[in-house]
Amino acid sequence: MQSELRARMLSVASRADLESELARVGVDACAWPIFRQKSGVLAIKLHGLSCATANILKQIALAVGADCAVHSRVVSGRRRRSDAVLFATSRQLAAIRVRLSSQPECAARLGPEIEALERRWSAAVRAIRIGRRTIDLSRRTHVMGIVNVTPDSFYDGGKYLDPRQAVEQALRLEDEGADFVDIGAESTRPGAQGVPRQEQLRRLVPVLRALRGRLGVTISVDTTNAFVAEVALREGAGMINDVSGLRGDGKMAAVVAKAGVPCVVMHMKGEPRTMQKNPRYRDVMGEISAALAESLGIGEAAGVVRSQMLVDPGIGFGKTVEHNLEILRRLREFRSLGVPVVVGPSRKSFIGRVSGLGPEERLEGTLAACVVAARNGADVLRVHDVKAVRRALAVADAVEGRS
Ligand code: HH2
Repeated sequence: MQSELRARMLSVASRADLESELARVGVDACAWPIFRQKSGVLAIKLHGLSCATANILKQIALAVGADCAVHSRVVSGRRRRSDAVLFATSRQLAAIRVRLSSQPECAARLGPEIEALERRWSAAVRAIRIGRRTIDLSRRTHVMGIVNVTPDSFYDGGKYLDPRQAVEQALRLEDEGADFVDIGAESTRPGAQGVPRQEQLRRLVPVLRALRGRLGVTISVDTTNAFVAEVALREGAGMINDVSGLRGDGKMAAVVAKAGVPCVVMHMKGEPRTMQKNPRYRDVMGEISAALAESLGIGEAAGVVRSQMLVDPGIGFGKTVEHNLEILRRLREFRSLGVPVVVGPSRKSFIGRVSGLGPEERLEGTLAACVVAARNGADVLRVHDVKAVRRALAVADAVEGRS
């Protein structure tokens, strides 16, 4: 006879699951916040600490039952600077912050930094404003449908060059459940050459005009050119998607700020013509995070409201297959930036490399990547196949308790 199961591990990373276990045990609801702090150890990377600060942090962490990984030479003082990974529950972090505040200046400064990071990380409401509407991105994963009015995009190139076909496709994507429709007039596939702004507008404007008053969802325009963005916003676009992260055109941030629209700032290493020639990083997640923080800074300096920007790590833009897989696996880390996270895995070549299939055969791979991305914290998925992705996400969000 099997003996009675008297002990088992719980996997209660989600707040709802933890709370229902506490309720089942009969814990008073007043005490739930205390137990919420105990679940889930956070791993916080801190860059460039002085040797003294790293030592102080490690001692304080150990004193409160947490831990801190530092360079092996820190303890003997044989290293001037060290990065650190602090492992702590949020309850331990609160205790660490109190103890840091009575330390010398460098160490004391860490407390407020950690507190600000925690606030950005756990921001419960993730919303963007479009005109008078507020779009709450936190209740389910949102979908941005793609329409490329180009002859050469890697998947839909040539399909929507005729404005009538582009308009039909945008309306179809809305019907299928797109929350945004992203229209691009310049392919950014590896090796692509730039398209002059007049040509981009020749492709875009008839489509924007025909969609005015017909499309209920927001049109985003995928461009790195400030003049194209300015005209597109006048012609009915309500959002800009800049794959250069506000770096391609010095005037872009000012155009976005003046219009008061949301803007996706994406990370790209290099430029489309050359970006896939042996891309290298020392720390892919660290470097992308730093570059995205810089893009947010460029936007803020020009007057763009931080909460109106969304970050995108740029799958396939100067990344190897391994980089793309790591980005999707660790996507949640970009939440440290405190703004919504967009990601665009749709039919891209890393799916081809994993599955051995061409762009036409990459739907299932795209669905898998989208579900993993949603699970790992994506707020918006930029995709070609809206209907299929929305169906997959409805189930993924329900399992995650997000819908
Ligand atoms: N990917 C592409 C284009 N724009 N924008 C964001 N924010 N994120 C992305 O991942 C992204 C993007 C490339 O895909 P696609 O538009 O389908 O192809 P092409 O550049 O060949 O037109």
